[in-house]
Amino acid sequence: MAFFDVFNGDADGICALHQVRLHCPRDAVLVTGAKRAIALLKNVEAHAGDSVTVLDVCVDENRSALLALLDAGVRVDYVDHHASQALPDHPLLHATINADPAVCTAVLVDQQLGGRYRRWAIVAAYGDNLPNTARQLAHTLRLPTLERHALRQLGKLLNYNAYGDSVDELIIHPAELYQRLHRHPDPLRFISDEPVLKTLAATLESDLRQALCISPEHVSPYGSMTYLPDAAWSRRVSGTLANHLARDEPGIAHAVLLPTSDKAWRVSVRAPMQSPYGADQLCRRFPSGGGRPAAAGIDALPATERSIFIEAFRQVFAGPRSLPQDLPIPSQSIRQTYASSSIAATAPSYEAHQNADDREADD
Ligand SMILES: [Mn+2]
Repeated sequence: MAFFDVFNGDADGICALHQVRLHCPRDAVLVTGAKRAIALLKNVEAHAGDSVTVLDVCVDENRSALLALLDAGVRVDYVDHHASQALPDHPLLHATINADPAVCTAVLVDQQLGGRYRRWAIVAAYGDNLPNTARQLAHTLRLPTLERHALRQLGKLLNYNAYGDSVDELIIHPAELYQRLHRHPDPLRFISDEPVLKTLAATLESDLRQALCISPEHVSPYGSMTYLPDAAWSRRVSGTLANHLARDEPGIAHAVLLPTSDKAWRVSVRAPMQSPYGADQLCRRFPSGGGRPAAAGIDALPATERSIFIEAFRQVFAGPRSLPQDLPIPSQSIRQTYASSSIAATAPSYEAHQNADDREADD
């Protein structure tokens, strides 16, 4: 009988599996990938009587492989927080799917295990860009602020490692990162003992420095547009760069465009921080766009539609802007936090749709 652990290669997937295997140690074949590589179950070669644990990858992208495994007599334990169509009704499937926007997979595992390894759920919640959830969990443990900030930084760095088109572009393979992390029941010991975290922090900083050497094109009174080159570091840093530009020039909107392999652009948009709305409205005009009012993205803008995007950007962000009545004005404390947060605390998250969303929050 063989075991397989299938997990998203980001902070949430890694911390979810870590808790599961601290609770129930087991030698298993690890199946994972970069953050966007979510159709993972098709890579599992399991047979009748084998057992597969799946964490933090959407059921919809794995449905046919899931059905094939179940029909072959494989038991599947599935925990995830991405919205999906109805689950297959099968006696070998044991699934917890909860798309509540306040939870991530590691938090669902934390609930199942009665909070036994909660600090890892806090790391994951920060990595998955759920600072309120992370703070609430930290409160239940009465965590000192400094310790909570260390867990936040760890979550952001684990998450940053997962950005890239393939595992070859990542600083460390997520399976290797998980194995190093899994030696440590205590996240603070992992932070103090694991040298790869310093490498990750240094990479984030040097990626951002490199990106900031590129001058934006289409600079106008209402916005900037930055074209990143087709390079691994660009793919790691694009969302982080957008957040940095938004803080640096809060009066205007920012777009960061990254060429993809199929003659399209991956676009990150940030509304002006001083009137933080319109980004989602802009991105949803395109089929693969989504996000929040302040921060949104387009997964694949066809190269032929770039001028349409530039015009839409102008329409949304040019001219006098005042906050619509029904939108809350961000509090002073949020603005101050934006201004004071560190570089490494700004890795983006694509969690809401696992593909299209591009948003940022911090605390
Ligand atoms: Mn997640």
